Amino acid sequence: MALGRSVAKAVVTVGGRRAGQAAARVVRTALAAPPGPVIASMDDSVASMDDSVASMDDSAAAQAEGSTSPDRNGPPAASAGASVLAGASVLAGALGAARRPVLLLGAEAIPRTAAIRDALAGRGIPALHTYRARGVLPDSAAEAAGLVTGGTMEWPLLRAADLVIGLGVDEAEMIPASWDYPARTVLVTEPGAAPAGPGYRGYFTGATVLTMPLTRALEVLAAGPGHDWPPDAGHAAKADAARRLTAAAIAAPGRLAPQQVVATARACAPPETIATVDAGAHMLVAMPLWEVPEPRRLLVSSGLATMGYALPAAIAAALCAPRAPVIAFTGDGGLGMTLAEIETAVRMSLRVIVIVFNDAALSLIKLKQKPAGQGGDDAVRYGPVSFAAAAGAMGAAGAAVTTERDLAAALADALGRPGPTVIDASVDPAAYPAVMDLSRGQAGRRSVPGISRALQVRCPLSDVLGGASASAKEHAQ
Ligand SMILES: Cc1ncc(C[n+]2csc(CCOP(=O)(O)OP(=O)(O)O)c2C)c(N)n1
Ligand SMILES: [Mg+2]
Repeated sequence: MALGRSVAKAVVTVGGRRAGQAAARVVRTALAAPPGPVIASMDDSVASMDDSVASMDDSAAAQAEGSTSPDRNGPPAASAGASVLAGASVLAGALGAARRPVLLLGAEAIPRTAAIRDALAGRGIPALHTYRARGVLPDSAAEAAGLVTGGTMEWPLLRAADLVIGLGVDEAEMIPASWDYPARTVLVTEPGAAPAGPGYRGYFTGATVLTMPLTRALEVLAAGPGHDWPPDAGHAAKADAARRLTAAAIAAPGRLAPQQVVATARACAPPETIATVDAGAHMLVAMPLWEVPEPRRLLVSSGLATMGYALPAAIAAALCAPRAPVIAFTGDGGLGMTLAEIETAVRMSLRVIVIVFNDAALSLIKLKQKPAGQGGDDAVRYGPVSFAAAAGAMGAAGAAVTTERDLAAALADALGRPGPTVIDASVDPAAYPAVMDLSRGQAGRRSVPGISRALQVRCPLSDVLGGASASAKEHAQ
C-alpha cells in the first residue's frame, strides 16, 4: 500500500457496511480526469466501523474525485473567475511579445480535441505532442510537429521558439532531463487538474502556470497576433525527425531494422488501427514513426514506461473497440513478461496482432548500462526464443519474418483473421545507439535542414551544444 501511494491517484481501504458505496467511489476516483489507478484494499478488519471507507489517503481520493467539479473543491467562483481573467491576460501578453510560439499538447487536452482543431487548424503554430496526447492534431496536419519527451528530438524546434505554451501537459510524461530552453514557458492546466501556482517548482524550469479552462486559452490563441513561422514549420520539424531516424536504419542480412518494421506495419494497417507500444528501445522508433489520425489510437505507458504493457493494453483495446484492428508493438523482453495473455486473446477470439521486435536482448538496458560502466552482454542477452512457435502452442497464429515483404504478407493474413496473430520479427538492434543519440543525445541537437529552411535562417546551433545537459537527457529514462 505504501509503495502504491507514490504511483496511484489514491489508496483506499474498503470494508464495513457501506462497502458497495465505497467501491463505487473508488471507481469514480479512478475515472475522474485525468483517469488513473486507485488501489483499493478490501479489509475485513474494518467491517464493524460505521463509516465503511477507512481511507488511508482520503484527501487524495477527494481531490482526484473533485477534479471534475472544481466548484465543489476549488476556490470560490468569484476568485476563480478573476484568476481566469488574469490568466487570459498573461497568455495574451506572452503571445503578443512572441514571434515564434510552439505549443505542447498533453493528455489533458484530449477531451478538448475538437476545440483545439477548430482553434489551430491552418494557423501554422507548430504543436508538439506528448506520447499520450498523440492525435489531438492529426499527424497529417501542417501544424503537427512530432513529439515532446524531454529528450533532444524536439530540440531544433524548441530551440528556435521564443515562447512555449503547454496545454494540459502532465509533466510525469517527461523524461527526467533538464528543461533548459531560452524561450519563456507558459503552462495552462484545467482547474482542479494539477496542484500548481506561482511557486511552481516542477519539471518545466521557470515556467509560468496558468489555471484556466483550456477552451478559454484556445480563444486567446485563436485571437492572438500573427507569428513568423512559415505554414509548414511543424510538418518540417516532424518530417526531419522521421527522416533522420529512418536514415539510421541498418540491418544485417536476414534481419529487419526496427524502423522497417514500423514503416511496413504503418503502410499495411488501416489508418484507424489502434497501436499499443511497450517499453524498450523499439519504443524509441515506434512512437515517432507510427502516424496517428486521432487520440487514443496510440496507447503507451509513458512516465513509468512499464514493460509488459502492450499486450494487455491491446487486449483491452480490442474489447473496447471490437471493429478496429489492434497492433501491439513489443520487445521480446516485454512479451516474455506477459506471454500467457496470448491464450487470453485466443480464448476471447480477439483480433490482436502482436509484432515482437525479437533481438534476443533487453536492448534499451544494453544501451544504458554501457555508459554507466555496468553489466555486459551476459546481463542483457538471452537465447533465441521462437515467439511464433510459442503462439502456436497457445492456439494463436504465428509467423516468423525476416523481410519487409514477409512482414507485409503476415500482416495482411493477420488483418483478415478473427483471432490473434503473433508476428515474430527478427530485428537487428545495431541501429539503436544512433536512434538513442537522435532521440536524447547530441545528434538530436544537430542542425536540421528542414527547420532552417522553414525559418529561412542558417541553423547556428553549434554555439549551444552543451555536452552536460545532452548526456543528462540521454541517461534519463
Ligand atoms: C516492469 C519493468 N521492468 C523493467 C523495466 C526497465 N526496462 C525498460 S526497457 C527494458 C528492456 C526491454 O527489453 P525488450 O522488451 O526486449 O525491448 P528492447 O529494448 O529490446 O526493444 C527494461 C528492463 C521497465 N520499464 N518496466
Ligand atoms: Mg529486445
